[in-house]
Amino acid sequence: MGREERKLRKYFEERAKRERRLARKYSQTKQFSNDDQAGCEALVASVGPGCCEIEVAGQGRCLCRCSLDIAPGDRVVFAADRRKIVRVLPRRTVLSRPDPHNSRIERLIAANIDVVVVVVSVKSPPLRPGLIDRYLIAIERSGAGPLICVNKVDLSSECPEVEVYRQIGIPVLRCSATTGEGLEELVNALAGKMCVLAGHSGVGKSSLLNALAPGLGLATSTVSDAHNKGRHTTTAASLHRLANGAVIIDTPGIREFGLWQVTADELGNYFPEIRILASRCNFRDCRHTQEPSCAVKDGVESGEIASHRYAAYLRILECVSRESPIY
Ligand SMILES: Nc1nc2c(ncn2[C@@H]2O[C@H](COP(=O)(O)OP(=O)(O)O)[C@@H](O)[C@H]2O)c(=O)[nH]1
Ligand SMILES: [Mg+2]
Ligand SMILES: [Zn+2]
Repeated sequence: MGREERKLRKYFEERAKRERRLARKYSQTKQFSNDDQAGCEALVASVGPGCCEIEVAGQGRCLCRCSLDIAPGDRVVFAADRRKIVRVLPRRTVLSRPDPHNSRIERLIAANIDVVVVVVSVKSPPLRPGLIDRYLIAIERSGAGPLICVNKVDLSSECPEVEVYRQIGIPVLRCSATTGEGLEELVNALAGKMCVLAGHSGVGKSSLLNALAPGLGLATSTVSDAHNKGRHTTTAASLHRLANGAVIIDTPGIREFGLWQVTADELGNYFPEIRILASRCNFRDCRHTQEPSCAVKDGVESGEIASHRYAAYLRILECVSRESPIY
């Protein structure tokens, strides 16, 4: 048997195994009542290849088939008789990014969210302000609000870098999933809202959710010492409910975060501190690079705009001008 043939055979064996597993799961889930045959409304809790888990009000969760592009948090119409999602209801907000392997494909992360909690740690893994800057742009575009959550404060209490974000009006909370410090403030900030936990792998997203919802038992990882990088323990985004009405979507960690369809012209609008000063630039379409009488560059010189944020703006501007998806 040739190598190609062996590969193909393995692929079909694995596919058949997966289908058998899914069929077993379907047969184990309970039957849902669906009085009007047009379908009933449901909330998407997690998404897998060709299927998803949905939550039907008052009836619990079940697995069903889906060929539509959906994300946790989506509201969908589900045909119980066929166990299939037939329609996605209009989204209030959507957080997405380009597929890391093909930047022309949009990957949805979560839908209908009110708050994106950008979880970061200072020491292990180390803080990456560049990743926060990119998340903040994606959040501005999503329609949701941002919240920066500095976790693992038991390891390092100092983090002057995040003060920059507080100064531009972004709420910043400090907490520790291990000691419980700051968790009450975090849970109060999320009450009644649909939220997504985003951020680099290993920063403690799943640990935070476990601490907020005891009994959930989400898998967490250890940060590998060799690279101080988190391992990907959470493999798919999933939705969980807290007692105070908060609905929280845990996401797999990411190492790089590209931006979906941001243009050079609009980029400045996604930096709140640049947006404010830009109205005073000499040119209405000022890109704040070489132009004379640029209020943004003056702002950088006077310290009104943090130099690392301006540097992030310039770096991303160069990439979007070249249409490079990873910044
Ligand atoms: N010291 C300390 N370790 C934490 C804290 N939160 C999480 N961790 C550890 O960090 C590692 C990664 O956590 P995990 O929740 O899997 O991160 P995720 O990839 O962002 O979901 C685990 O070993 C956790 O025990 C914290 O507040 N303090
Ligand atoms: Mg995780
Ligand atoms: Zn300017």
